[in-house]
Amino acid sequence: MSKKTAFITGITGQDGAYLARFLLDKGYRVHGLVRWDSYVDSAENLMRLKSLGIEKDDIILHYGDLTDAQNITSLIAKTKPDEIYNLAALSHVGVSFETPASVMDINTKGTLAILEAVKLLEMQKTAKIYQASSSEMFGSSPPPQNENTPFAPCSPYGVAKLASYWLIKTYRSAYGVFGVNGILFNHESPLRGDDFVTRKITRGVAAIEAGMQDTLKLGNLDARRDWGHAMDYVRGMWMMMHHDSPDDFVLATGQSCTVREFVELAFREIGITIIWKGAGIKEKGVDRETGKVLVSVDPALFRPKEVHYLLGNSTKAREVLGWRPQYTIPLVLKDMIKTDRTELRIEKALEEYNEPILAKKSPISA
Ligand code: F7E
Repeated sequence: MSKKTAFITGITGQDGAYLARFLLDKGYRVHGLVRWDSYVDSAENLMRLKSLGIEKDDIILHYGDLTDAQNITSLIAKTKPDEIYNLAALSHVGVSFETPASVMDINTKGTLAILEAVKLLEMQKTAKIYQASSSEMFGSSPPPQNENTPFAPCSPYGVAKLASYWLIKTYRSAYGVFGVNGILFNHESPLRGDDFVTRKITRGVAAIEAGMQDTLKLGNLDARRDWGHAMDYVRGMWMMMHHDSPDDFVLATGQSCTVREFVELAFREIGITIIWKGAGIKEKGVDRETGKVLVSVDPALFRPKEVHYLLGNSTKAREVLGWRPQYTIPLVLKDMIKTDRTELRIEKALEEYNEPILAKKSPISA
């Protein structure tokens, strides 16, 4: 049997890296789209792939940009994928308020470029498309949210993702494209960027333990999210693509907690009990034993509009696809903090090792 071919946009991100690993293990030939910049060949850009044991020769990377429809069309024509996973996006909801136009370009027009390419190349029968839709599309709709919940996005990111969601459904019904929307609730891992709140917290806690940071500054502590593990979610993406007919599925753990509770759980991992004092922007997270302030609120991190409560109901994916998440919030957190503690211990040891060398060097540079 010939190898299946997958084309992943966003291959260097958290989900892209886990999906590439998953597909390589299944024997796929994996192509990935990477935007050119001076980091393309650097260890930094391929860091996530490398951490999962994927070397440059294991996959085929192509320079490109989702906003360049001609480039996308020619790459799809050249690589002839059986499966296209559109994971590339400007994915930070807070930043989307600062850069709404590029969010629409990347997160919406990029999806359109892929759909149009498949249509123009008459690949509807051979190339399936997975679209990374998001629970942010539910926005202010009350929980629990499932495939039938009305959408009410609260950010340019949510609006752009919703437009893509509808493009997939439209091309599915109008042109027979096999396009699926995976409506994924928050999913984290040790590969998560540290601009996202879970990683910021686990890394911050590990840095405080290592004596490399004094406090953790956060925005809205009351936001409630359904946090799962990215590894469970990429498996779900593949399962959607292998269902008989294209459809839309929610992936979620069905459990949620607030940012404040996530902070408490994270500090508990290093043996610290946090108690909360004050309210609003004056609220502080204090070490019960020492009285030291370890968490404070920074209003600069508040968003112009907030999604308060996301809690997914993934019954459809569980019943139709047989998908089950293996990780719940405490297990995701443990996986992340274990990695952060190890990395920061190494970083600290290296710093201490380098200090005498730098000290010796300083008279020369003076
Ligand atoms: O924020 C609050 C923040 O940036 C979670 C993306 O993958 O999931 C993610 O979007 C909550 C929000 O993720 C800080 O206000 C408090 O309420 O980790 P986040 P997100 O916005 O939920 C969805 C499903 C996606 O599709 C997105 O691509 O935490 N929060 N303090 C903070 N958030 C951040 N980033 N930093 C803080 O200091």
